[in-house]
Amino acid sequence: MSQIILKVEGMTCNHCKMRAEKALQGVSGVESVKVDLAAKEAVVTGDAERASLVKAVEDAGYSVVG
Ligand SMILES: [Cu+2]
Repeated sequence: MSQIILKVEGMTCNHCKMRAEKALQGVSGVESVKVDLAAKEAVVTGDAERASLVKAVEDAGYSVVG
C-alpha cells in the first residue's frame, strides 16, 4: 500500500472538497482519501494508479498540478 499526494487546484468550498473526495474514493484500489481544502492537497492511500486519480479529479471539474 502506498500514499499518493496530489496538489488540487480549483476547490473553493467544502462542497468542492467533498466532491473531490468522493471522486477519488471511487477510483479502483483507493483505501482512504483525505482532502485538505486550505492546503489544496489530497492524500490518497491504497494501490491506485496516479493517472487514474488525476483523471478522477479532472472529471470532477478540478485540476491536478505538479
Ligand atoms: Cu465548492
